[in-house]
Amino acid sequence: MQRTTDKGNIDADAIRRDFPIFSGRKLVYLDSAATSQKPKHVIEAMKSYYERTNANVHRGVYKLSEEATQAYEDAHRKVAQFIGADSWDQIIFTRNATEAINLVAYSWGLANVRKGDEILVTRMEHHSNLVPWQFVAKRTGAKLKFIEIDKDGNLELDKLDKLITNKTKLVAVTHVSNVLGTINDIEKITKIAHQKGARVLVDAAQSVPHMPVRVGDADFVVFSGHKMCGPTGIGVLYAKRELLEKMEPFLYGGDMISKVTYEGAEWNALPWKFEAGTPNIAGGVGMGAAIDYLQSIGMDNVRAHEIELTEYAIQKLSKIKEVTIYGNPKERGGVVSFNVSGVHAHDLASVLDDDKVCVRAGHHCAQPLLTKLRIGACARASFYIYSTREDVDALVASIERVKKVFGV
Ligand code: C6P
Repeated sequence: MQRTTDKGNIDADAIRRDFPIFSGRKLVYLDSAATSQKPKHVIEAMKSYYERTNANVHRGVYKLSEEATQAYEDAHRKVAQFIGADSWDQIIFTRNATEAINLVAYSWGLANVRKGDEILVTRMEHHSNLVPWQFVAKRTGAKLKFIEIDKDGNLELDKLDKLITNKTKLVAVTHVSNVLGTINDIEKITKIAHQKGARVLVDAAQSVPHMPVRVGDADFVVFSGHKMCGPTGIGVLYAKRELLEKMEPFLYGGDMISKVTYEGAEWNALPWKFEAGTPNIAGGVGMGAAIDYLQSIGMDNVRAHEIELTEYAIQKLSKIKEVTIYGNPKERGGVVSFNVSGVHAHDLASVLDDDKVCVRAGHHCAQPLLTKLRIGACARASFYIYSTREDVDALVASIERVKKVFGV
């Protein structure tokens, strides 16, 4: 089916028809940064897996188990190809981006960070890329330092050279802020970090689903399947081979071993060393189908569509004088956070919900950032391949109704 127009633009109306959730009802879904909707291709791939291929992986010598194993391994291959990883065995399936960061924190962080070392994060991190590093810093006696943001929500990278010292062991940075939408210059950060001998972890939870992303020279890259048309319960850790080979496992048990005696055990080859127990096989199959689906559209087209819609939304929202938009970054993902003066974000979101407009409201799991912005909460509209200008118009119309309801 054609999902782009003759000019190469995304045909969001055609794409919407791939998503059963939109069928036969009004649904203005503007919360794709929290989780994306799922196309029938993904739902059917998982259904078909359970109906036709289900067996445990790496255990049976019978054909069905071999087929399940193949499907699960193929999913790793698709992910590797999608993000430009050298090899599929550098792709570790986790539950989500959060678990992938915790894997790095426990397996690499606790073994490599020492008292007096430094871990550098940014002021715009999601809790998932902040709290694990607070934990590692506390446990090891290392110092947590921050890359500041300017008034527009850009990272202050001109000071990075000084901020990263020879004590810095890790720079953990989000590729795209889930609140401000800022797209950070990962290449520049990675280059400076490596010059100083620090490792780089990229939280790509808000970038891999929305734009072409290559792992490049980053040491660790994490993201979640559920934000990119895939199922919940499957996430990805990519890491450089030399790191994965040196790291101790995160979880211990079945499938992650090559040999076990009563006294001890040896570890399995990559990536299984880090995938203990029966994995989320159907989730892997769904993730593979999600990648096929996104590639059928083309990630450049996904990005172009979101740029267009985000600009349209900002232009429309800026015309409402009671609306404050947070962040004006040089480059922005498909995320617009805002408040309507005199209305709490939760009240705003519940009135929008009456109009079937779904936005997230609250601190967006980035509470320190919101505190820095001197707000307790805000609303956030976020876009994806199935989002349309009509969705933005519905949001704007509903905000006008909010103003009437609250008399602002
Ligand atoms: N942000 C949002 O509404 P998980 O929950 O592990 O799949 O993803 C965590 C995560 C990590 N980093 C960034 C930048 C994120 O945006 C998220 C998830 C969602 O903004 C849910 S809290």
